[in-house]
Amino acid sequence: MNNTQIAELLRNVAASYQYKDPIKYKFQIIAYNRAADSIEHATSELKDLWDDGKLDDVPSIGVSIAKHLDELFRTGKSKHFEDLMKDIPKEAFILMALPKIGLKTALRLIAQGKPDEVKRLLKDAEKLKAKNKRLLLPYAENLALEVIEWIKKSEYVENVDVLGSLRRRSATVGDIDILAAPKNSKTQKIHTKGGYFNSKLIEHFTKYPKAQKIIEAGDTTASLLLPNNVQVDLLVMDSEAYGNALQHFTGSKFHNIALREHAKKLGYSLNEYGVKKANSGQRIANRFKTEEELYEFLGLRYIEPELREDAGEIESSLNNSLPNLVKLEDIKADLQIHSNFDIETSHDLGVSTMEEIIEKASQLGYEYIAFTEHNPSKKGHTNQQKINLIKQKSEAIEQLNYSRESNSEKRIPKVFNSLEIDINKDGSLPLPDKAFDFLDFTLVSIHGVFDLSRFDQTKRVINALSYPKVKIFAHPTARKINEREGVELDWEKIFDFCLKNNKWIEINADPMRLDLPDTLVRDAVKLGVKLTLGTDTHEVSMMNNMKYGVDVARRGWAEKKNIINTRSLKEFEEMLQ
Ligand code: DGT
Ligand code: CA
Ligand code: CA
Ligand code: ZN
Repeated sequence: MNNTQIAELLRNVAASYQYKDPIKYKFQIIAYNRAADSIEHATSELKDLWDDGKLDDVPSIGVSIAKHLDELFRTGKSKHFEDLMKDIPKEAFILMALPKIGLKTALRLIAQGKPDEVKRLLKDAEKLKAKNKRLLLPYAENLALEVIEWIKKSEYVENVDVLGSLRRRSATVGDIDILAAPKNSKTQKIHTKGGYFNSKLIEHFTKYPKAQKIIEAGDTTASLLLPNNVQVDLLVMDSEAYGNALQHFTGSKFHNIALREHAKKLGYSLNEYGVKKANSGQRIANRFKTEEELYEFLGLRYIEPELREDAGEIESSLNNSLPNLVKLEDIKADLQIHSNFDIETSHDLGVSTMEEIIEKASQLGYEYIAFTEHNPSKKGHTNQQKINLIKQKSEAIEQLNYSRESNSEKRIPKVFNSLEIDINKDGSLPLPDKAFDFLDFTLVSIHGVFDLSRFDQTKRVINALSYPKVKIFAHPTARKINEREGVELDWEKIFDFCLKNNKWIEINADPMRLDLPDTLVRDAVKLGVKLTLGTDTHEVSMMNNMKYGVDVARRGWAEKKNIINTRSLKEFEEMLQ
């Protein structure tokens, strides 16, 4: 079984628990789904890790799941999984691939639907599953880093870089592209009719231990197939024209077209090997070791890879108005974190303690953080109970901040009491006014009713943002990459409202969200709408995802000034007034 199949199996197990009793098996459901996510994004085959006794290395596989997986690898099946799923027809699990169909609905369709209709749905589901999904950025990044580590082991390599969408830090990556310069190219370069033959380096690359297949291996290029059908392309280029190749294969395609247009105006033509005077019959091209030199030769300020999407970057480079992009080091806070402090929330609680999170925030050098658990669930709580729960949390946070003030040696971040509040269908919030008194500020998000009309959805959001204590519209499109499209919103109206009422929009750094998406970030930045970064952490290590949020911000041309949580604690506190 490969990782994709195992992940699917674990998701089916979670669905079976959900079907049996969502309350009783709450923790199993979360654990199995988390393990599935984690396995799907592991860079090694689980079976190989199991062979090496390293199943523990995969985050989110607990003792109990590990035990069942062990049985699965040893005997080809797990009794526990089989018992759990034995009364459920296989087709039901297949139908779950369709949007909005859970196990319950799938079983009802099978029991009550017309056979023809079920057959058609099954076909659709299979098709959807077969559709090649693009890789999430961190997964592609980790795979690439491992390949690069391998390439660097060769004594024939001088330099290696990633190329393509990965270097541009796109939210998703189709395939991985890598550039390498050979060391002592004179000694290992063999001239052939076609060009150079960098056999030693290409040969080393093709021996990558995790490769499942060599798709192609030639004089200067090779492609491998990695687990999960991921392709990695290597290009070998002499150091003399390394900058040309780096620029060309970083793309994007559209940036390159625009760059060639610009070069043409100057009378040059360019490709991956160099820049030439056009129509001059010039034989020797201008070759550049670095991209900086290449852009400079074309009369341009250096353009960061994140900006290379043909979105006005060449013009900005020419008139010296490129943004000074925000950096990870500029971030002084994480503004969406779910701790395990139990306020009987409407959605999943975090698994890490407040103390663990504060410790991590301190390691990351943050000055402040916000605990943003979901609101207490609507069902089963009176208003007074909700108020009591929020009050309890605020007292716990007061304690933490108190011990921070009395501990002057260590730099401990200040904690804000916040919440991520569900927006009701009508735009009201499921929290009594009095509860807001205990909160410093709050986030609001769409967690259901995704299919309202643009008009109604916009009205709903603006209504929610109108509450005085609400500052941040979190994961605003509510998209889930490869799973769910974003909701319909009138962004002009939302941005305008935020500007006029000093509300902020989140860039959610969870790699499966990356929401607000980069193109909308660009619009927000143009208008001067302020943004916040939050990791939506549910487990302390997720706080490391901040860099992916910064990637999105950079792709949206955001500078430090556009991001609220680049402000110092003092400035932030003033902004909350
Ligand atoms: P991806 O892989 O779909 O996430 O996107 P990219 O941008 O990595 O595209 P890829 O892998 O097809 O090609 C890498 C870069 O090579 C691309 O950004 C621009 C550059 N490039 C050079 N020549 C061509 C060409 O003929 N077609 C395309 N599509 N790209 C080219
Ligand atoms: Ca690519
Ligand atoms: Ca490629
Ligand atoms: Zn949320």
